[in-house]
Amino acid sequence: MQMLWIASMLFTACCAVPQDLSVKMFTFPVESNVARVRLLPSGNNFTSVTVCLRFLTDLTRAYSLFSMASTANNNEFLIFKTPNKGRFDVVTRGKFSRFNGLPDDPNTWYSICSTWDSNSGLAQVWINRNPSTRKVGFKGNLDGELSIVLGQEQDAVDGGFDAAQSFVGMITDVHMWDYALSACEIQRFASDLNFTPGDVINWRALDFNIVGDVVIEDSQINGCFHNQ
Ligand SMILES: *[C@@H]1O[C@H](CO)[C@@H](O)[C@H](O)[C@H]1NC(C)=O
Ligand SMILES: [Ca+2]
Repeated sequence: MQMLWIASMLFTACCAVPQDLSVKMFTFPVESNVARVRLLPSGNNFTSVTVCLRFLTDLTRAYSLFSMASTANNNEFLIFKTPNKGRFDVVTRGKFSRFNGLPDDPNTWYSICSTWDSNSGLAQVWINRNPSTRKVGFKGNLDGELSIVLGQEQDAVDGGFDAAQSFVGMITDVHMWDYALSACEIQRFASDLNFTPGDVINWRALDFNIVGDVVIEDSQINGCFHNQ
């Protein structure tokens, strides 16, 4: 009896069953400094990274699209929309790479991917099928105890949130790889064709937990086609 109790405790404490969110999206309906989705990655030491996701918002202020903090730096890997028209920042261990002239129309689904690799230190943003310039970021591994959050921007590991940088809108198809995807693979993701799912974060087997007001709904991105 006691063994059974211990076994069930371990089970609850350990691993939520990953969920296939293929035809789902996260809706962030309110501005707050609480509402977020915590993503549990496979791996904690990266020499290269790609993060891709799709989103829709009507925000014109700053917001975070993907916030990975570590014990070493609260901006370990951050994709951040600045309030400036067309400007996205990618931050790798505190080093800002700033990208200008990118599309950011309100109420429009965008595919965004960001790649970075430690050899060159170069970061890049892709919106839909189109690349930004490539700009220098951090040179070295991203490692340590990692905390990945959607919906809020971390100024501490799973903390230091600011409602004025929170995300309001919808996010879907979040993937993270421990390598830099080729241009061709990014374009396959952007076109929603068959692409290799993320080996660090996989939307089709997502390990996550929700804090506060975030709703899982049917994806609306491609109307009927996506849900068939
Ligand atoms: C990450 O891997 C590198 C070797 O590639 C190692 O030097 C470093 O200590 C590792 N970081 C952690 C936190 O284990
Ligand atoms: Ca921060």
